Amino acid sequence: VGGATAFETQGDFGGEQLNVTKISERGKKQRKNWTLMWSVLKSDQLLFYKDRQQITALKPDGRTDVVQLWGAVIEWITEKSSRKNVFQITTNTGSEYLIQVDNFSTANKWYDAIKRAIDSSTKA
Ligand code: I3P
Repeated sequence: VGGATAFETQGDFGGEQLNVTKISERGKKQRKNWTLMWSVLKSDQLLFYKDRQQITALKPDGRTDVVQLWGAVIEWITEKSSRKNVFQITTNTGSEYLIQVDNFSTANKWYDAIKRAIDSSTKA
């Protein structure tokens, strides 16, 4: 992860902002609403924070979205958005998130890191 705010410690990865929209919750379609979220990848969770300060807080607040990666599926998609560099995470409970960054190498780095986390947490 590039940039002054990025970090990669103890297996956590992130500290960058990604555009995120949840398009389905437990199989129920949601209104698309792209939001710039501070994003942190843990070994088996992807966390989205509205406020940067919350990243270092001991407990996530109610505005933090936690994506469980065990059994999730990640794929690049082109048909669900007019934006470039969009990938989708589908959780094992049927929630669907679209994630997007204009810079391809940043998007690709997140895709690869999330894919690795999914693969290792699903195997474990
Ligand atoms: C949506 C908004 C989204 C757009 C979406 C629109 O309109 O413009 O940015 O998604 O397209 O419906 P609104 O703000 O009125 O809800 P993309 O940026 O991903 O294209 P969609 O309906 O084709 O998904």
